[in-house]
Amino acid sequence: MNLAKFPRYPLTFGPTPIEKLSRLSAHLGGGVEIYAKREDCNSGLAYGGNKLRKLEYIVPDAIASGADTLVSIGGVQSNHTRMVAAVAAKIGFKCRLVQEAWVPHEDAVYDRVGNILLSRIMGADVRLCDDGFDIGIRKSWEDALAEVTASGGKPYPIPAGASVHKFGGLGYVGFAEEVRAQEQAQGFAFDYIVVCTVTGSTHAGMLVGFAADGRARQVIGIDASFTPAQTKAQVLDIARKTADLVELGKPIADDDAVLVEDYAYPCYGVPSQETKEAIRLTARLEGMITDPVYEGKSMQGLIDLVGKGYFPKGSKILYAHLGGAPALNGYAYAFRNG
Ligand code: 5PA
Repeated sequence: MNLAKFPRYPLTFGPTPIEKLSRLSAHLGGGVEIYAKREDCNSGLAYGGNKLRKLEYIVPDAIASGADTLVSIGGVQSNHTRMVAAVAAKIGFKCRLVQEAWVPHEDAVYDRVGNILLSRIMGADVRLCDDGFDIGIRKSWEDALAEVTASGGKPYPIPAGASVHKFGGLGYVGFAEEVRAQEQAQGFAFDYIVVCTVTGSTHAGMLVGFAADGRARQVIGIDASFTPAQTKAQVLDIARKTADLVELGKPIADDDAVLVEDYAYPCYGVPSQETKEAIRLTARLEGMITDPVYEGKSMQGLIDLVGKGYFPKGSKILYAHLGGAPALNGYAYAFRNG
């Protein structure tokens, strides 16, 4: 496998810490050991998160293209678009963002606080759009690219979650290599890696990276899209293209993408009662903040799967904490009583 041949523009502090969640592990009966890899604390750029690992491999291509404007898309409370706004500021580009109506929300200030507020402060040209949730290529985004060109700019396209970009899967191949080095240093390996999956390149990159040592199926994706068939197909497509890029040297089978579909209800971006309970539990036992759209759902999945005995006794589980806490500001009503 050869990841080092791809140029990487550093946007993160370096390897992210792995923290043992002792109180959560004990609370769940002590049968498994849960650790968190703190991707949410990976950078000083606008609170960080998983998109920066992906963008580290995309920025060199953006700079080489001669573009002057990063153009991307997400929901109103997209973490990804916040990260694109931060990276644009950092590398001296303009930023045009399409924020679609992916989530039926309750809070009156949903489009004023959290991620979208930060993107505006960082100078991005933020435009709201009424179209609903879809992880595919969007007309609104293609229109934004054309508008930037029409007004004399040179756009650089970054699709939703940076996922179907040709280099979108590389960052999380690097995550697997980083985990392997940390495992060697700490003297034990993880049996499972739990990750929240929506647009797919985080999971896909991990799958390729861990396929190198036969652990692709130990990566347990927890769907938060509520369109799992499309998400799973996108994970496999990105994984296969990424495997070719890094010369993995073995095929990716359909069954290598493990996606648990049970926790995305009632729909993308809306937390269930159980998701909210998982967010509170993790906050109260560990002081670790997860969000209602992504990490709260993967944490709910982890907690429920531990309870159901999905992981054999003694398993060491690595929960990839991918960020996303700023969106909580758009969910103040759901947590008005704690
Ligand atoms: C996101 C994505 P993937 O999209 O790579 O599958 O990652 C899922 C994910 N956790 C998990 C957090 C905190 C995330 O932000 N967010 C998207 C966004 O627009 O923010 C791409 C959907």
